[in-house]
Amino acid sequence: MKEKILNAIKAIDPQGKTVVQLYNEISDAVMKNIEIKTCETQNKAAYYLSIEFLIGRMFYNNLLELGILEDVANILREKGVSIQMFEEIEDAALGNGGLGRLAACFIDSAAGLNLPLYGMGIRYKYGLFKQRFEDGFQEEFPDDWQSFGDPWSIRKEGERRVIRFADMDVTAVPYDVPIIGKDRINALRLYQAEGGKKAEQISEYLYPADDTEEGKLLRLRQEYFLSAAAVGDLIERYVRENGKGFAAFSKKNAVQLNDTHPVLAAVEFIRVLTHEYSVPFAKAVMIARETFNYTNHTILPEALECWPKKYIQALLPDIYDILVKLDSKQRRDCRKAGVEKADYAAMRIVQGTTFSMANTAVFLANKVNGVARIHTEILKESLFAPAYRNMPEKFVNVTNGITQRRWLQLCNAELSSLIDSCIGSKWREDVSLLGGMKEFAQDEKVLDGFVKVKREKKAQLAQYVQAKDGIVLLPNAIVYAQVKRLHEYKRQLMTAFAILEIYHKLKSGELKDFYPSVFLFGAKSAPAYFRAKGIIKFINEISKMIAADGDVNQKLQVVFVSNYNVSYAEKIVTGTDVSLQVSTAGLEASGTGNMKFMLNGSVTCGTMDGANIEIVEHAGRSNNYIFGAEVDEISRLKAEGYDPNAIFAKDPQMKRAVETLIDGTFTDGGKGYFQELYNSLTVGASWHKPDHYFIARDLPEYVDALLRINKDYASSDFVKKQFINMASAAYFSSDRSVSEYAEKIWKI
Ligand code: 26V
Repeated sequence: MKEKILNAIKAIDPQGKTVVQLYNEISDAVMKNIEIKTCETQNKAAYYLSIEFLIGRMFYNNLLELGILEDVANILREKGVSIQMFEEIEDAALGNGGLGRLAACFIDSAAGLNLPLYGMGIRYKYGLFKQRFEDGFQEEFPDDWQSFGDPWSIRKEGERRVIRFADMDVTAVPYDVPIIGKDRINALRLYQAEGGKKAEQISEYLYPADDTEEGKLLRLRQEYFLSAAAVGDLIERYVRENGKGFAAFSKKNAVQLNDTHPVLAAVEFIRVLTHEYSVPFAKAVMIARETFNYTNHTILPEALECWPKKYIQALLPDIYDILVKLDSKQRRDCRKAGVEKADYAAMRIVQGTTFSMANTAVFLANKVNGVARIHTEILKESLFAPAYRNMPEKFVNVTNGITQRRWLQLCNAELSSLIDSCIGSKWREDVSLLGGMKEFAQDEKVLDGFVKVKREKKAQLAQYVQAKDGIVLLPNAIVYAQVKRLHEYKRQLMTAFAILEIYHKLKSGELKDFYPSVFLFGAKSAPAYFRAKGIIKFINEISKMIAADGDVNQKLQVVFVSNYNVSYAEKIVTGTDVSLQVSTAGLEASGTGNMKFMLNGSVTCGTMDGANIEIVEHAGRSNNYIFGAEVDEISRLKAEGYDPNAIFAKDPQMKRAVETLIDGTFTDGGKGYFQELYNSLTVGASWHKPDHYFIARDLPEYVDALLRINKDYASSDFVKKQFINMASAAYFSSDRSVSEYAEKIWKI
């Protein structure tokens, strides 16, 4: 296969061709010579249903996975073409953040582990919007990723299927994308909606605005579209191979529901079995329960989907009937099992005038899992406590992971070679061997090599930032980075205040010997999320003020990179010293950026939240900078009362930083963003108490941690901390996560 591909690429003549043309020709040469598996004939397979797959750039990754990246680079060089020029081809951003990137890491790992796991999602015409800053404000533009062509997918015309809504029929046409592993290539199947303008809308945008009824209905259509297409595929294939007795269905198929978006798949499954194959209702439910599993990715109430009954009734009357029957069955089951009234009320599928998708998922799932140990514990103790009390056997933890192929081998060839030179290259297939690097943590020569790599990656990052954003980074500075979705619970605003405090200390001369520091931010805000947009503007204002201040601008720099995406992340995680993971304890389900930074040798400056806890367990607390209230304390503060204003009053430096929101230091162009942020901290706003995310509680300790890092950075000890983090990261490989899913949940 390799030889065939390389020969086909050798035959390509680059003369007079554009980058896009060449990209398509080379990709086609690969596609023509590989075989993509779309199903199993004998063995059980698992299906990963997700509304997002945040794949990133496929070109280099696919060549790497095929083991021909270097060969292709050499062939092209001989033709006078640099393989780097394909960096112009932009990512397919069919996802928003961690949830979608996790899905991409998981299918990568499964292919690498030779496991039959197939992704199923939506082929959005436009991915997540492209972000630009206009006077520091976020502006959104459509992400027309197909303008570069889409050589990495195959349209499966013959496998189209009709999806029925009350008011229209929509055709789902699958496109198969290869997910390449060493010994197998699995399909990621993305469905495109066709059949007229209204039908096409369904796969037009990822997360269409849902601030109107029309928008909400469109999202519901998307979720059902994916669910019905996927379930249709699975059942049709099963019946073709096994006939219409469904007793063995769950012996051949396991389905993972990635959050609640595809939960209707389990309901649709019951609908098809009962309505189209005359399976009795109770039996259909039983089979669904053996087949479907649900992963929860957040406990934030505003992100837990509840669909108004009337929407489901209007668009999907048969699904409505099944949900009502499930709700009755749940009542009967609970009564029979003697479930407490209050527990039943909390677990109930029908919640007021809505159907709770999370409760439906828990009712129908074989296993329910959280994505880091603490997150699973919180699910068991709070969000799903009643279900856990009554069905403890359903709940399992699978801590997230990341693929070391994209997040180390591909994005950090330099560090990968250094590792090879110490422990050989077997770790590239068996990442557990990476732990062998710990033995080199005292080896001065290796540490020197590590420092050199970090310096080189910082230089590359600086080049990239200059090319993309036109900003020159301070040379030889500590790089602190906070890159992730913009959300109040992630507390980018707290980092902004910490920077302001440091700025004021620098101005007053209180800080001597401050090591030059760059704070990098990257984040997109949901277009309608007013406060998040205010935070972006606020940080951009801080950035501008510091850059213009000759007293400090050689010591401190704040850069908010625009259009943060997977490709940007690949540069940032390698060139950073300090990974900022500062969510309010209990609210970041896991985080996966934290793992990418760790793997590339950054220390974590963060709270005891999500996977940070396990990171610190593996790499040692003393090798990281942990601060802030832990989950117990946050609960106590919530119960006993928390008064941020009292803290502001006692801490003039904090007060000064917070008041820059309203004292005229900065301007938001009279749009009210900053006043709204200020109010959210001091008086509370829209159903939240003041400082709902406990910034005032944690800020002093945060500033302290950042300054401790600044002091430690100049010592050799700091490099050792970074190195040990890298050497301890094997556990956070998605190879480990996927193996756990395969064993504990899918039984494949
Ligand atoms: C979605 C929304 C949408 C409505 C507005 C508020 C809001 C807040 C959060 C979310 C997140 C949805 C789920 C999600 O992306 N969770 C992330 O999943 C990652 C993979 O498991 C995990 O590492 C992150 O901690 C978690 O936030």
